[in-house]
Amino acid sequence: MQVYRSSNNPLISSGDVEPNFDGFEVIGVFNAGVARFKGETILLLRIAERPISPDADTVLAGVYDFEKGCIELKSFSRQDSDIDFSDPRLIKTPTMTYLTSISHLRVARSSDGINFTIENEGSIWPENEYEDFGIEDPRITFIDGRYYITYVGVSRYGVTTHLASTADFKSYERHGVIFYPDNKDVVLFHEKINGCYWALHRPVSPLFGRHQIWIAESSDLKCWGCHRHLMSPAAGKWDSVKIGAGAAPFKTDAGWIEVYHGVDKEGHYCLGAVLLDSSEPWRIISRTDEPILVPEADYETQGFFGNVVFTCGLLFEQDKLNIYYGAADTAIAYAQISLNDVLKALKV
Ligand code: MAN
Repeated sequence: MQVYRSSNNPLISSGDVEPNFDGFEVIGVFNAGVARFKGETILLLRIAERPISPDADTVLAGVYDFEKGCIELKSFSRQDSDIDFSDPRLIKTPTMTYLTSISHLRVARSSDGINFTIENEGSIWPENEYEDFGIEDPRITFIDGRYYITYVGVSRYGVTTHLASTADFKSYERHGVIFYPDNKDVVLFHEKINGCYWALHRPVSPLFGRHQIWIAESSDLKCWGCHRHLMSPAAGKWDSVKIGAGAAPFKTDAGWIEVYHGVDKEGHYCLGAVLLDSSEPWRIISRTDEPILVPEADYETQGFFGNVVFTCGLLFEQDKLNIYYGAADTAIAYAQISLNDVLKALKV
């Protein structure tokens, strides 16, 4: 597998964005949705910021209070043995899990796909009770002349997936929660198949602790049904612990290709691919035995959460996969892989 990583990597990092709130620091600019718009590349960046702790013993969480129009800070002591701080992303108390950072989405534009200008216009902010711990990981699909964005809302109710749409990346229409808790990693297919819209989604079974990819159908992109299990983690392989859809699937002569993430026993997040039948997308033709992108570069192995490559978007153009991906939950990077290489890995 020939992977070309941009020599400009990381393209955008946490130091490139100012925090929005006093007393906060930006810890990550990552997991961006991507689209082509008027000849430019648009990234919809996830910006994560966290309240700066007053001392090493204190961990703070920011939670939106929409009635007061501000962020409320919750304070936790590392000495409290009832609280689990082992995952740097989470604060797990006996009654509630909080996030150590709070995210919103922001637009960046580029004419060459490598050098981006980050804008304030067109940002998407948490705005309702399902989003009060932040919004994350947008995926963009161009359907019938409009850009549809699925993104994750985190709140005291759990992890939900929301739908928004735009024609210009300046103003957005929100269509509400489309997958209830806990469900994320939702990607939409860009055209109807057999008269229906299709989505991949990732519900979590708390009882069995399973993270699997499912596929669903819809007539209006808002109400989803006819759910079917699509794929599970593969025992003993690079994606043995968790899997979730990555970029929106793209169509090739061989079928739909979905680039998804998988987590192994060591907690490494890698990317692989699965090939789905073009007219019966619930049928898997093949799946890569090995990952197509592995965290190897310094900016992928080290950061806020190291050993992570995680994509929310790619552009498939001229038989090349132009993958924009989050590196170590800290920065955005770019890699290019040829379709031929991916098809070889899929044994097609
Ligand atoms: C989860 C999500 C992602 C994140 C990865 C790695 O799957 O929260 O946003 O990038 O974990 O931390």
